[in-house]
Amino acid sequence: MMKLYTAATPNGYKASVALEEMGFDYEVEKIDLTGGIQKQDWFLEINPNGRIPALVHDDFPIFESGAIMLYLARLSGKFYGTDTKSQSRVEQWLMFQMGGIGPMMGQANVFYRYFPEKIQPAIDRYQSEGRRLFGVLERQLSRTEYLAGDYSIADMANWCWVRTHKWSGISIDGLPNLQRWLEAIMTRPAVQKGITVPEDMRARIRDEDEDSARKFAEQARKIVVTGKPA
Ligand SMILES: N[C@@H](CCC(=O)N[C@@H](CS)C(=O)NCC(=O)O)C(=O)O
Repeated sequence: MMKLYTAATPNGYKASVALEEMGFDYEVEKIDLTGGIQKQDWFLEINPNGRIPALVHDDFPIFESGAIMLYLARLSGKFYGTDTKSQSRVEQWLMFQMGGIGPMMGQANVFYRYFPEKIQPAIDRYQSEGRRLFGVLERQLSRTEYLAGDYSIADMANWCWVRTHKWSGISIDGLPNLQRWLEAIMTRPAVQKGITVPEDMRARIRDEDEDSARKFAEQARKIVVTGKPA
């Protein structure tokens, strides 16, 4: 039995897209991040970091979205290469997302969206670093169809973040291969399903709906600054 604890965010979608792509049966429990459920003791037993996603397989808990993807890939034998070198290529681009794209876009979101005081040097730093990392993806994707050659968990991980580039205020103009890759992955039925678990992020925050975006930003700011529910 597999149970995914998640919310409508890029890191959450990494897990649900992987589960869908690999065809696993799983239950979902939606975690209300603004209610601070992820900081409760029972949840910290599953994810000591107090964040989503987390997966429990039988009695075995797994935290960190990249580790969840690797666990599922090993279990299914899918989207992870078949030998040490092909697996290393997948891991390199997965780590690139975990150590670069995710943290930089995440901080761009914090300073660009959630802080009304608009600390411009911080916004500039995280947006320009995000754009630089997009350039790294572009260069790789001008040589290969997918990041590690064949479509893999590395594509799923990076895609779940890069597709939200507008929310981070980072342009993908002038990056034709990145745009081609974004569109190609969006056509995959399992991906389309995965990004509706536990709900479609766009249903919660619509760029054109300023009021709900502002309310979400206020709640997110509170949790980012204090670590406590809004
Ligand atoms: N490195 C972690 C990051 C997880 C993470 O930052 N999750 C966010 C949502 S995308 C979260 O749970 N935020 C709520 C909080 O910080 O309390 C992973 O990849 O799983």
